[in-house]
Amino acid sequence: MFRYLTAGESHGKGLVGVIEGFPSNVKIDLDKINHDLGRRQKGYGRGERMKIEQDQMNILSGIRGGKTLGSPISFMIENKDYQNWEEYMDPIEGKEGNRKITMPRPGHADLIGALKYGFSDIRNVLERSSARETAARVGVGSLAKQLLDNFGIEVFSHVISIGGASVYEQISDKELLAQSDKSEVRCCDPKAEAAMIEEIERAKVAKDSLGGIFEIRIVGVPAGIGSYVQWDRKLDANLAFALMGIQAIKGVEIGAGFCAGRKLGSEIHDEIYHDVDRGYYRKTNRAGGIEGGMSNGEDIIIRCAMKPIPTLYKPLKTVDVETKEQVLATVERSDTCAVPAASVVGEMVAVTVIAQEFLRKFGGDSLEEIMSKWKSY
Ligand code: EPS
Repeated sequence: MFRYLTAGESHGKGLVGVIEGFPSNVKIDLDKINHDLGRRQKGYGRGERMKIEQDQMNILSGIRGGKTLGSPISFMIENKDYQNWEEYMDPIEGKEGNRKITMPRPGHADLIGALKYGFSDIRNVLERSSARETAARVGVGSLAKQLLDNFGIEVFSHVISIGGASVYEQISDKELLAQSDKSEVRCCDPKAEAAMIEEIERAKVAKDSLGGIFEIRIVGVPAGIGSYVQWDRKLDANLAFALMGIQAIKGVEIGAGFCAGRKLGSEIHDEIYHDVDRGYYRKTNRAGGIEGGMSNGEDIIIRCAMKPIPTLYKPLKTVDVETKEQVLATVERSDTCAVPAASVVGEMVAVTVIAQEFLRKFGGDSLEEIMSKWKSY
């Protein structure tokens, strides 16, 4: 089991990640990490900031000669935009200047964050609450993914709806799921993709923003990850916790999710079969690969709903925290739609939880030790 923390402000020097407890002797490919960081930056509907940044991981510790050491891994992802913000964001000399914000955006951390931490400048809140922070979580997830590669575990994500445009069919084919990387909205269905792009265009013209739903599928997870014996060891609980921790995520569903609440038991539960070659298996997967808080060997299927970004170019009503006057919210440069990017973040956050729980079951100090436990399972 490893734990991790992230640090960093959106326009500060960079984002930092620290991982403690990652096993030794895991081969790390930096190009793969930078590729994942790049995947998060893409997506139709993103704003101007992504033209400035080319996220790259600068590994500071815990890895030597392309292999993990078992010691804490730390890394930094530089904010190129810092050059334009040094005057305001320098840790010692930074000033509020004309970047001071006093008009909180409804739906953002702005108002309550400023009240809670005692700030007159809301920038102090938005700098950390910004989804820029997710770059660090993608960094952590990419390392977790490389660990799980050794055990044949793969993760995919794709967007299933943006605004009113949706994919109707369940996609389970790995080759097809991998196609989402080629789509500007990370959608594998060309018809839905065109409709999604249209929705984003419409929102952009209307100076509005747009949310959506993405799906994560994790393939190859052995049965028995997580546990039923205690609430905080349930795999679904830990996935929901971590995924709800992503900025703007308002709902998490496993398998049939909310739909299960409207069905009969006979319509929902996946009947059990056995075959000498396959062992136990199911013909359906409405449980989304998790029963009793444990993986059951089927694909893990999770959906997350993302609300529209709170920064609107046609701002909503708010109150100036200095004057208490009714005003319009601050317009901070933003994205019209970040659902495709969020699907990559979701993928990485979910795979991090799987890696943590995988290690809770098969854990050891080195990859070899984990491998021998896994093989004998
Ligand atoms: C964000 C505002 C925008 C986004 C940002 C999240 O940044 P800026 O204010 O610098 O234009 O692009 O997302 C990222 C920078 C990122 O890397 O995802 C916000 O307010 O949350």
